[in-house]
Amino acid sequence: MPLFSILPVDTLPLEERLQLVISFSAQMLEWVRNRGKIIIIIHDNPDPDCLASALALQSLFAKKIQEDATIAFSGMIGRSENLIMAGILDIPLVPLEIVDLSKYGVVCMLDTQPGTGNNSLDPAVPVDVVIDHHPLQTKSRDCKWVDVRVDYGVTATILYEYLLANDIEIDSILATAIFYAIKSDTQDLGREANLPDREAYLKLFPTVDKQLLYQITNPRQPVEYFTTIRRTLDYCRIYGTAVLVNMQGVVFPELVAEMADFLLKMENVEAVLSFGEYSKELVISLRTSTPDMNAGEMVKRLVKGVGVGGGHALMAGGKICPASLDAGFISELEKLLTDRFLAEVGAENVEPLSIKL
Ligand SMILES: [Mn+2]
Repeated sequence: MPLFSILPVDTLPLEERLQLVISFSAQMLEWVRNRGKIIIIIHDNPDPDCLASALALQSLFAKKIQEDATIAFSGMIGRSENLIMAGILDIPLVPLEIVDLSKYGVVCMLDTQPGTGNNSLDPAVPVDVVIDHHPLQTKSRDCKWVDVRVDYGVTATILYEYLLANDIEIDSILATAIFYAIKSDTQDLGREANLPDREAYLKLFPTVDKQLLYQITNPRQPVEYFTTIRRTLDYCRIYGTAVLVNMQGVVFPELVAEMADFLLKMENVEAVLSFGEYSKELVISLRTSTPDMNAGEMVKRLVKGVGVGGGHALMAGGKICPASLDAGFISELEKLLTDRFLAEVGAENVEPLSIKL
């Protein structure tokens, strides 16, 4: 049964949180020990949060119970910041598709849960350990060790507490990874961050390798990145306080979320929906400027019956795997998303504006 999903973490002092983590992680580690090879599965198209979380859990297993763990993912890493992060922090990753899961005795899942649709683990494979900050999924209740804390800005902050609770030394690589996860996902603590994230961010900062952090946050971008910005500006439509962009084909999936963040910078805008086609999928991203719009719930309504989605109050995502790749069918789906979004924001009858030179 889930241990942390109901805790009021924002009000619980660090010492009390750590006590809970100490007892939970001791039992979990004891269970994992000598059970066979460990695999850590992160979500598709990994982001800094799941990469840092995986590195932290791998380090916990190595230092505390002397067990190696394989980190596996699906999809791709296209965003330059994430590619550089995985490369210079030397985060070892294996494609899930080539992993023989029957060889593993322990299956862990980070920053995603069974049944969410954003990881590629065969649903028939039981998951033993789930650590995440997204809303608890029904299927997670069947897992042996579940630590789901929705009040945390990032899963990496939860893993940071595992390291603290177990007296694991956090070297500059690990510190940089966790720090960047908090920094990028919460936009330097401004978005969806709570007390535990602020504590972790401040405590890790002195140990962060500032040169590596600079390299991650200021990567060179491929020309396609700039093409994408131009297309986003060309294709976006402004419906009063809501913005919608159908990016059509994108060169890598994370661009859809990045452009939603970009458009949310527009004055007076309260909600942005972006979607684009990548590798036979329609990738969807939703951003809101106020928590009461609840992006996570809204995106579920947008994809209802046609796809999967979920997320937090201010940021959410989803995807549709179309039954047919016929252009007419795709544009019907895009129209459905558009109509539903405009109904959500009450802009069905608003004449859209575009950005003109
Ligand atoms: Mn996350």
